[in-house]
Amino acid sequence: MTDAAPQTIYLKDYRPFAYIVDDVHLTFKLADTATRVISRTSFRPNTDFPGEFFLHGQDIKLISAKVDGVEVSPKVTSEGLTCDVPDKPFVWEAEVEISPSTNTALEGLYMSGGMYCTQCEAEGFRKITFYPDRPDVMSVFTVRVEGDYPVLLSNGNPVASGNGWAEWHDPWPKPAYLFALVAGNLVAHPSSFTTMSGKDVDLNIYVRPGSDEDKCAFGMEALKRSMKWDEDVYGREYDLDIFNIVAVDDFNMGAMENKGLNVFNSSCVLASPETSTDANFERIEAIIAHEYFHNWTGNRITCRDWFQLCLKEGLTVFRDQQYTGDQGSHAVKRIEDAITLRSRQFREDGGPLAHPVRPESFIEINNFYTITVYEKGAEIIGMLKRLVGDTEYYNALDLYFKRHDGDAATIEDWLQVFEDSTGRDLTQFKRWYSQAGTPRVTVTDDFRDGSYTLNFAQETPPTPGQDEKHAQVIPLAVGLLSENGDEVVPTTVLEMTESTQSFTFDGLATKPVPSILRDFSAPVILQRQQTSAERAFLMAHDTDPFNKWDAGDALAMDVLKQIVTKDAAPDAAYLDGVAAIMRDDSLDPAFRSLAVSQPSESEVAQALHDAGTTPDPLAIYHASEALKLAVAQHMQDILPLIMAQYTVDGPYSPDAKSAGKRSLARAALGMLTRLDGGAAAAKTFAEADNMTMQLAGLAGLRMIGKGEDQSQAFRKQWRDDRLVMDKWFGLTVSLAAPENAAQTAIMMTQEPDFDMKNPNRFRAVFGALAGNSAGFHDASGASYTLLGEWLAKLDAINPQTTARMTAAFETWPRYDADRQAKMRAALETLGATSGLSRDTGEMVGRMLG
Ligand code: 0A1
Ligand code: ZN
Repeated sequence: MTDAAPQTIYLKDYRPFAYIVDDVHLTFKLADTATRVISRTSFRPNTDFPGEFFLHGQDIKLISAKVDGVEVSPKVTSEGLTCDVPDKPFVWEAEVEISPSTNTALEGLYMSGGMYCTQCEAEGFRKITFYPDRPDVMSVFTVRVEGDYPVLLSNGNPVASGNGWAEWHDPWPKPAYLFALVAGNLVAHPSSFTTMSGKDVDLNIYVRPGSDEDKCAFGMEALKRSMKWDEDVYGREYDLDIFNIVAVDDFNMGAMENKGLNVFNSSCVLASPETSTDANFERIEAIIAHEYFHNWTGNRITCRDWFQLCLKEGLTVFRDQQYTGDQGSHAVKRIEDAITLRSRQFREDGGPLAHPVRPESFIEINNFYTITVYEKGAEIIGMLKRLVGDTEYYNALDLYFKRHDGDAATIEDWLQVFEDSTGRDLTQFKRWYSQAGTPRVTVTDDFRDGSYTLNFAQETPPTPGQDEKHAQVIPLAVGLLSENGDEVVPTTVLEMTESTQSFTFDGLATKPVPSILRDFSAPVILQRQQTSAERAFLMAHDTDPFNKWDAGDALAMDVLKQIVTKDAAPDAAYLDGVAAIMRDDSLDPAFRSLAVSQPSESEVAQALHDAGTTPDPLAIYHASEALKLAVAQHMQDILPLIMAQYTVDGPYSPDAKSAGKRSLARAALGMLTRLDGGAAAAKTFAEADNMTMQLAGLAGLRMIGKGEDQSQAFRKQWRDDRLVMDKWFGLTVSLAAPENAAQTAIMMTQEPDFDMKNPNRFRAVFGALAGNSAGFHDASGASYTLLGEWLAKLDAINPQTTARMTAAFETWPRYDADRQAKMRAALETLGATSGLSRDTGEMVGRMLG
């Protein structure tokens, strides 16, 4: 926190640092409130870019500083220091003092559950010592850790250790944001991996002793699968003798890719059948892969500045999505990713927080670790791959690794590699990085004399600071089906580059049914007048699994809108369509469970808003409940059968096939619970031998307003397991009836094990409140006020998590005048909090406009 007026940083102002760092030696003398950090850094002037010697530094006490062994008195401000230095290579030495145990912001060096750990991305290293804390300054680190702990870790390879000390050396030059240190009473779950060139690598997952040791096996196997996959698919080998992962309870994000020493939020690495759901297992595997893949896309090639964040994040998310698809089903993974993008990224892109995948300015970079940078960033890579083809894509990646290994690179570098490798001009494609907002693609068609024409028009609505939009390159994967469902034209990628553009298919006997945007080939909103009969036809016959699912999703959305706006009865075409899919044993169970799920209430609100209707969250909630009941009634005969058929016998396994079966059984259970008063859910809860089914039983009961006893039993059973207790907190709030949501959240904050300093616990309660759409938007405004008040309290403790959670208010422009006023009032009160952090201040300012 700083009193100075927050400064906006601009991409256009980028300038290299005036000095080059050759190496840095750090010694840590660990102590809870008074850790000493001694640094010795070799600098030399960057003759191409001369300038001031400025080192970042925040919340640290300078004890002494020397230049070439001579004591100096630098000028220290709240942001760093400047000092007179010679015009030749020199050695900078400094000793500083920091207080890890009072560091509740969880940036820099802090304590969690008695252990020391670090989080330096994006700008946390400046809270550890004075240093050029910018990603384009890369250096070789040698670290000595002194402290009375059995485990003392840092990046790179271990060099030497003794009683109470250890030394580490990382031979790969890296920016400070990849620095890490961990110390504590930890135990290792060890293993090893032999790389493709035959090098043996020691692997460890470190946890606190107690109940976590038996939750490491899955993560370890996932790590090995990731290492092998990156060799097989991208030809990337690991490059140190050791790879360590540490599980930490207090962590702002999911995990962090520090070189050779990944630090994980314990919720993203620890897993066991009894305590973790299928969704947890899938997420853990994806995050382990993601962090591991960063070793090449992020660490060996890093970002020149933080505006280039999508360079590492978009590509690494794309790679982890490919990996997850390879472990199970590509179709199911694509649908899941599209759901995430359409429900959350489209919301961001359509509201006051919209920003380009590569932003051009920021006040606090931590506010730009967004779904747009990550997920839309990954979609851009996917479009590039679709446009150039698989072979050209992997050739370009080979060139990228060859040309930029060891660099701090830019989006321009990345696109240049593709231009050089494929000969394509990517000037227009580059707009995906600079233009915010989701393009709307409108389609009409025309059939004459055997020729079928698709006419497309694209338009992107204005976003904050960007009124004018230009046509983007949109890959539209299209297939054509005959009336009887045969595919007459297989998937073809049409490359749209103009504002309006037509594509013609000749030689067709009859008018085909088009299947457009197959595999969700671009992150756009497709707008098309379609009858429910046509949607039902595609739902039954489309050979592209994404579009088969999407036709049902669009039909469900139409039905929900009709119920909300016209109080209409659910369309039979939809009910018959989902029942047919539910009954179709030839389809993948995981796909079937996705096909019978409905758009979220938040998505319905967005769709109504887009269509010019002010959404009423309570009406949407009731419509959604009504449709779920109608679907359940429509297929009540098969629900018990499906539950029986897809109950997985034998010991629990989290593999995609078993998880898929359970997801279908859970979908059937959810429906049955609406009909049988909770009998099947109570039985499932009582008999479950794994968390997936235990939680499904409990959620079913809570959803129909029952299950108080089971909830208490669950709580008692799991009171010592913090990760399971997070689930209990979250479930209780997310399934509270709309009118009780705020009160339920208040009750949760009064529980003895509610700890607002722990981001997982805070998010469990208040993330669930924001996600309980009708409850959050209850007309009283109680949830808005409550969340605003708690965010104001949290801001003094942890600005980063606070700022992220303010995004719950980003949808305010969608709603009626009364809700708008109440949401804005909550934001204004939060914004007026004295001493508000720069993080939260920026978010509130952007939302209020
Ligand atoms: N780079 C990490 C995520 C991460 C980002 C920021 C953090 O603190 C501000 C922490 C972690 C990843 O993509 O996994
Ligand atoms: Zn990442």
